[in-house]
Amino acid sequence: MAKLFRAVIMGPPGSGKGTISERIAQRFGLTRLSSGDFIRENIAANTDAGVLAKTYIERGLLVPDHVMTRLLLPRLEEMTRHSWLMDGFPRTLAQAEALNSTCDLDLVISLNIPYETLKERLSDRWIHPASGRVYNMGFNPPHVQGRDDISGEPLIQQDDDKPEALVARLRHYKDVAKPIIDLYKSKGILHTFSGTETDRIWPYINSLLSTKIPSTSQTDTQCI
Ligand code: G5P
Repeated sequence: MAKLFRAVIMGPPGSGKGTISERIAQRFGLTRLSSGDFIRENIAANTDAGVLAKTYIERGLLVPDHVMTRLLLPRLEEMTRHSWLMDGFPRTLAQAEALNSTCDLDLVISLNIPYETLKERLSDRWIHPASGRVYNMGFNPPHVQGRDDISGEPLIQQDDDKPEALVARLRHYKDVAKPIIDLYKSKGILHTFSGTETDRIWPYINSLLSTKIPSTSQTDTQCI
């Protein structure tokens, strides 16, 4: 029976977690789970957790650990037969410990991107709220300015990409990420990639994963 593969991708806001994890999911057939998408789904559905989370995101703050674990751990429990890649969780040491108590990770990717690059990217990012499609006015602009390529509907800038929330998000990341990075380094599963362009980082991630991911991955496992 092939072993399943569980990985996490970490990095500050705008570091390319979403872009790279989409590529990994497509290339290696992993299920991509995104904490940000879970939160946005809950906000859109007006759940209690979503209403609470919105008040933090609007201020550029992390959503409290108990809300995040309540949202995400049950989702992971449904994934015992799948290999997955988690984008954006854990974000705090408490979340890393909660994840650790439910599952063994095989690999952690940490993106190390200069601050000025992050600011530039995020202030240029627009999304199509109904589908979650993401555009960047420089890197991957829509065919028609301000409009989604598929539906033609208007694009919006997310509350947490607006300048006031952005500064707080970037400042906070560094403080909370350090103990998690130290934890995964001590476990020998951390791989850090540095650079200013996703397209230049991607080949290194691709070759690392080519050596790590088992060819088949849809069987039972000991996770949870
Ligand atoms: P999210 O949704 O997880 P963030 O803030 O971690 O959001 P974000 O902003 O989505 O991360 P990313 O996924 O790292 O960024 O990067 P991306 O979306 O792929 O790329 C950013 C932009 O740059 C895009 O427009 C992309 O096209 C462009 N880009 C990529 N590569 C390049 C390049 O090489 N060049 C150029 N020019 N552009 C490029 O979480 C949202 C909020 O939810 C809460 C937090 O409040 C968070 O802020 N949250 C949690 N709170 C507590 N605990 C958790 N675990 C939480 N998870 C989410």
